[in-house]
Amino acid sequence: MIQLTTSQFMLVYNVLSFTIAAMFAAFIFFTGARTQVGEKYRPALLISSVVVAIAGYHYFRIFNSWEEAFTLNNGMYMASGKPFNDAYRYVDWLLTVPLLLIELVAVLNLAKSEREGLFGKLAIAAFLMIILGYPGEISSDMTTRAVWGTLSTLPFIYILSVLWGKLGATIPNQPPYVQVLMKNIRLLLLATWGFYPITYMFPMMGISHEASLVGVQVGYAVADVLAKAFYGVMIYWIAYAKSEADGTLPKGAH
Ligand code: RET
Repeated sequence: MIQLTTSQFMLVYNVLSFTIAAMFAAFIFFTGARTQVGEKYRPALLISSVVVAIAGYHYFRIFNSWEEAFTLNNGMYMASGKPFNDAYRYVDWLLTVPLLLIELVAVLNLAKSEREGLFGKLAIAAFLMIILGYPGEISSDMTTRAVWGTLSTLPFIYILSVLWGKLGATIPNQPPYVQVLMKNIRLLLLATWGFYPITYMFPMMGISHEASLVGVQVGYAVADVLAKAFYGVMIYWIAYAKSEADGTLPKGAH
């Protein structure tokens, strides 16, 4: 029986609340920033807005589910009997991960034929990565968790290696300032995406049920803020710098 201390419960509660605020703020920012870049790059900004809107909605639902899953009893938060719904997160990823990939492929400016083939392969791999992770996420058996986690890691490695290679290949063709941004976004991608499987492994690290429940929620929330909102800001910087280099920066952009 899960029993959280007030500070464990409140830590997740506050991190989820912060995440909702971050997603809504990011939505306003990306929506406003769209007209600050050249037309070619505007779809990338629009996708950022869509991603954080989807995430803001899901975090709202996750937050409510967290509140309902526990009741305060003698100073401890006990399971209320209503299950905490982990599916929101996975549904969110199913929608947002392909969008983040489109966004990146869009800002890379690859040839049309290359772009479509690339996106198709990445989208299938992303789908497999998320679907294969879910049975492990909801299982309390550590062997089951490890097996599904390992299966999910295969498409994950494929995605990262393709992106690393593709991004790397386009770097030398970019203006010098954009090159720095591209190198940074590549690192951000590796660091934030790497955060998800590490978070997934918390329950297998021999810590208490309570600590791993809290750790998983906090870990995914932090990773989501970085992978969606901060990543979107970096895409905006790239789009802005490329518009400047192309001479397509709208008049009056600041
Ligand atoms: C899982 C299961 C364990 C193994 C691996 C996983 C990877 C998840 C990733 C999720 C990325 C989500 C993003 C969301 C942003 O909107 C499913 C946890 C490898 C990489 C980027």
